[in-house]
Parts: sequence; C-alpha cells; structure tokens
Amino acid sequence: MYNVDDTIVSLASGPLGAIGIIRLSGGESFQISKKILKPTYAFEKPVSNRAYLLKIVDENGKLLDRAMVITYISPKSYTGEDMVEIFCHNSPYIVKKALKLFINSGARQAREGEFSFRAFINGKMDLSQAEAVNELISSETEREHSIAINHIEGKLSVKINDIKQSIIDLIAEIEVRLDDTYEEMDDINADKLFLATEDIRNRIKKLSDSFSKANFVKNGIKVAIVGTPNSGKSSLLNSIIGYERAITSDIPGTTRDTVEEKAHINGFKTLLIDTAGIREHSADDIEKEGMRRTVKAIREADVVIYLSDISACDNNDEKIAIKIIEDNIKPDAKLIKVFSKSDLKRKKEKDENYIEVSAKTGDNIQMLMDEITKGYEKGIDTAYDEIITSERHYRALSIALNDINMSLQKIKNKEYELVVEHLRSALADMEDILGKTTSDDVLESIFKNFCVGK
Ligand SMILES: Nc1nc2c(ncn2[C@@H]2O[C@H](COP(=O)(O)OP(=O)(O)O)[C@@H](O)[C@H]2O)c(=O)[nH]1
Ligand SMILES: [Mg+2]
Repeated sequence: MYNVDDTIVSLASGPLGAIGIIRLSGGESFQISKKILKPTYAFEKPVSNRAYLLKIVDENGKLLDRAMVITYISPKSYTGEDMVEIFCHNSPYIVKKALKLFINSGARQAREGEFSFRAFINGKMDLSQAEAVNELISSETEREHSIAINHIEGKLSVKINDIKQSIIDLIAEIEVRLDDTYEEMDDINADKLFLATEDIRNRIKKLSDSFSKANFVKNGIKVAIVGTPNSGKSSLLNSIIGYERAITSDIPGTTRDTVEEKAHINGFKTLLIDTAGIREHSADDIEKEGMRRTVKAIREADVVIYLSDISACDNNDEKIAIKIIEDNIKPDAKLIKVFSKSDLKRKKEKDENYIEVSAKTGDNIQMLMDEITKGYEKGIDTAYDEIITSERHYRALSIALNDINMSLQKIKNKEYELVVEHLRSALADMEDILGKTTSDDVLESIFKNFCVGK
C-alpha cells in the first residue's frame, strides 16, 4: 500500500500558529537534509534527539529562513527510521518552498498516516496503538483523551496480549495431550479446561461490553428534550448551551423538526435534541412528521427530559406526552421530569419528582445538568479499567467471544479437536486487533483516516 523504501517528507503543522513543522523520515533523511540545511555538520555525524539552529537555503544558496532542526537516529524516532524535524516560521511561502526543496532533493511527499504506518511496520507500536493516535488527535473531552492516551501507552495492547497468551497456553495444553507420542501425559481435565476457557471468555466479554456501555464517550450522551408545544423546550436547550441556537417563539408548534446541538456538560460530550412539541391535534402534515421524529428521538435517547410548563394548568396534551415517552423510552434510559418557567406564577402542584427550572433566570439549570450526567462517571470509571472505542476492535472481540463460547460447548462434548479449532480462531481475532494478521486493505482504510504528516 505504501512504498516504505522512500524517504518521505510532509508538513506536520496546520495553517494557524507561528511555527511550521516539516518532518522527514527514511534512510536518506540526513543526505537530503544536507543539501538544504546549513551548515551540514548536524548531518555528518548525526546525534539522536539533538536540536540545531540551522539555515534553510534554496537551490542558489539563498537564505529562506532560520529553523530549529532536530535529528533522530533509527530506531530512536517516531517512525523507527532516521528522521529530521524542522521548525521554521509558518509562512505559507516558507513552508511550501521548503517542502519543494526537500522533494526536489529526493524526498517524496508523504501520504495520510504514512509516518504512523512506518511506526507500525517497524514495530514502534501495534495497530491498536496507531489507531489511538488518531483518537488522541480528535479527542474533545478529558475522558476521551484519557482513553486514547491509555491506548497509546499500550494498556489495551497489554490486555489483548494477555488474553492471547492465555489462549496459546490452553491450545498447547490440549494439543500435547491429543498427541499420542506423549503417552505419559495425564488426560485432559475437562473441568479445569472449562474454567480456564470461561476465564478467557469473561475477560473478552468485559472488553467488548465496554464498547456499548462507553459508547457515549465517543458519540455523546443523547439527551432528548420532550414536552407539549410552548413548554419551553427550545429555551431550555438554549440556556444549557448558553447561546441562542433554536428559534423560540410564543406561537405553539414553531419547532417542527428536531434540532440537535452538541454541548459539553460537566465534561461529558452530549447531544441535546430539541424536539417538536407533542399535542393531540397536530395542525398539518409537517407537524405530524415532526412528532414522528420526536418519537424517534425518544427511542434513541440515553436521557429524556420531560418538560412541563409550571404556569400552565394540567391538560390532556401533557398526559399524551407522558404516555408517548413511557411507551418509547429505552429500558435503560433515564427520565428526568422538569417543571419549566419556575419564575412564573405556579398553576401546578408541587411534586418532588420534578425539578423546577427557569430558562429565563437560569434557576436550577446547573442542578438539571448534574442530573443529566449523574451515574455516567461511575458507570465507566470503576467497571472498566480498559475501554474499547473502536468499531473494528469491537467486531473482532465479538467474533472471538462467539468462538470461545463454541469452545466451551465443545469442551462439554469432549470434542477437543474442535475446541482447539475455535480457540485458534479466537487467537486470530486477538492478533487482528494488534495488527499481526490484518489485511492490507484494512490497514489502508485505517491509516488513510490520519492526517498527512502524522
Ligand atoms: N418566563 C419564562 N418564560 C419562558 C421560559 N422558558 C420559555 N419561556 C417562554 O415560553 C415561550 C415558549 O418557549 P419555547 O422555548 O419556544 O417553547 P417550546 O415550544 O417548547 O420550544 C416563549 O415565549 C419563551 O420566551 C422561562 O423559563 N420563563
Ligand atoms: Mg421549540
């Protein structure tokens, strides 16, 4: 997929900021750099991880810029190859011109993820760690960041490797007993084998379970705000995100579509969904379609906020709204009941099941936000020491789990050849996560999601 013999070059920084970073990696890094970066002593006897202040000069020897330059000697670099990193002034002209000089001197423009790909094939990191580099760059919250950094530090790899080793040990133990040449070995102890296999199953299951349970870390907690028209849904959404996003109006039925807004609440990524109001007699088809989308939003939500206007008398539409929520909410979703417009004159009886908020004064909005995120901390931080966030890992673990379950079945039937077969298949899935057996097209699809220069 990538030619790994070339020396590659790329810009590694973005258009903003004062410093532009150019990276060079491959066997010719020092030879090529010598032609452009002066004086050349840094590349005659390169020292690893050493910084130099050098001149970038063009083909005519004209000064382009002065730059900090770091030399790395294989294998002590990000890619495992000889590398040079140049920190120059981030003018579009300078970085473009410098790149061109490197390319004219024999380097090739790197493709997306090519530096990380080289790190992977040179054994600097396994595939799950390389994937985490991307997660790290795109992480938006502290929680996402800490999961990604754990993956990069290899905590997930250690877990997968441990499981892999346990499977290998088991296979060896069975095979040696199936082989007639080792007659002196005692017979297979089915109970012991079952327990050991079960232990592997539990370890895989815990990892794969973490994917769905921690899904909100990556995709956000989905919060649907539901209520009758005019109950203050859009105003509540605005007051949570702190600026006007949804159109508010005192004409009932203005929000006819669901409006989604990302927000960080108490450090959690959330997706707030402002829904069309529920009422018995919808005016037209557009409003009916809006209601259908409201139902869909309730079905997909992790948290449903039911909003009821404290300044309005109890009415039939509210009863319908509650009923629709109860009929459609996910079994493990959270329902938070809220009285809105608490600054207005109360027409509803006090109810301890309701939080009273005012979008107008901000009263109790923080309390509501705490209620939204309550339980999520505990849910992941204590139950899982390692969390799967990659769809690819999840799939591999699910298939492995299936194979382990089959092995357990076959142990019961004392069909040990088949036990080994399923264990081998589970083993292959573990190796797939680490990238040991991953096919080129899968590798390509992973690395092409990286930015150029990473
Ligand atoms: N006094 C007061 N009025 C509010 C409050 N929240 C919303 N409103 C008003 O109630 C009306 C309906 O609000 P809106 O957010 O559009 O309701 P939605 O139809 O449920 O989205 C608007 O006139 C808002 O200004 C509040 O907390 N206090
Ligand atoms: Mg609205």
